[in-house]
Amino acid sequence: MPEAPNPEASDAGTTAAPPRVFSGIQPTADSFHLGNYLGALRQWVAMQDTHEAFYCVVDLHAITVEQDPAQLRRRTKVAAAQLFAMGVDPARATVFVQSHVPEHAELAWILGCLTGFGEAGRMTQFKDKSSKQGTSGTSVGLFTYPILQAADILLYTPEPVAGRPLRVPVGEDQRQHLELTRTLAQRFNHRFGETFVLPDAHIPEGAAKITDLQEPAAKMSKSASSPQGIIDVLEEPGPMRKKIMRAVTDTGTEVVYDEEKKAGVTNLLRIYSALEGTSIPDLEARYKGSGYGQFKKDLAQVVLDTFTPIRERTLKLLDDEEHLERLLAQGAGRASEVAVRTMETVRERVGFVGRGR
Ligand code: ATP
Ligand code: LTN
Repeated sequence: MPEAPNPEASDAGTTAAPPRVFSGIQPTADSFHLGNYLGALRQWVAMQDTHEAFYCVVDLHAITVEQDPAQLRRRTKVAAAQLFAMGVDPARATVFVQSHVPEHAELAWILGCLTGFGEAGRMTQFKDKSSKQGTSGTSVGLFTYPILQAADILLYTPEPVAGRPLRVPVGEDQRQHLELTRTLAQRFNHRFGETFVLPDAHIPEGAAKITDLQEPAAKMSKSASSPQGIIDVLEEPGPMRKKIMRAVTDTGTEVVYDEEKKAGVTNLLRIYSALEGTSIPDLEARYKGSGYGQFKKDLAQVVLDTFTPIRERTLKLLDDEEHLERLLAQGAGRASEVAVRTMETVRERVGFVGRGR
């Protein structure tokens, strides 16, 4: 029987370039939270070992809802500093700020002209957010948000010759935006000739979905969780410990995994397991008969051991803004090299007249 082709081996013997990864996160909070870390950012750090990585702080996306300018500037820097502090290595990964690479907005315009009005209106995240804010509080930018996301991604799809996939690690909630990105890439290729390689969503299976400490049925979220329900990466140790000790459990005493009957304990078990790398059955066995108090106390220590060094490194990076700005300028330079080349091709294919020299 002929062997099935192995896509991973397709460039073996040529340049053997690693696949690319691209992802983005919005600078819309003073700190990332535990859900962001376990659900997304930890994967970013791991993927830089096996991929050519591009990670973007998406400030253009952030202004789809009203932002205070000074706060946005600060949060953009804090977001980047946290990425470096978590272990994203500027020598290997390209970390940059979206607005530093204007090609993102330019490609978004072109893709917007290929997107149907109804198609954009079917995006569930837009429907959710706009129904909460009402039509007068909803910007056109929020409506076209997924098109800008498609542009972010497609700028970095390598030339078709390399045949390398671009992997996009995101949470389940972004699946529809990734589908739109693939549709727009296909539509562009069909209309103007093969230009973009279709990106693959990389939705880690069973990626820790972290819930609110006070409302264990709801997702931990910077916009919806109460301060007591959310653990910020940059939180001071004292309040962090307190929040875990006060996390909602139930009237029982058994530390066992049961999503329906024990949502609170189950969430804490997931966090513990993901941070320490111990399986849930092993944790259940370790805490058999010992009650919630000891379990929470130990979990608080595990959370502190993870986040204290990240917090300290973040604060140190923020102390030297010039250095941080240099790192981001370097990242923008590397991202531009790719983005500028992609846009030259795109402009030519679409039929824009070249500027000459
Ligand atoms: P918002 O409340 O504004 O929707 P958020 O707190 O949900 O924000 P996002 O900025 O939407 O965070 O997400 C950034 C990344 O973190 C995404 O990849 C998302 O899938 C992941 N993420 C966010 N919250 C969680 C969570 N509770 N559990 C696991 N992953 C999460
Ligand atoms: N919409 C994403 C953030 C985001 C993104 C991207 C993720 C903007 N551009 C490109 C992956 C690739 C979110 O809310 N998590």
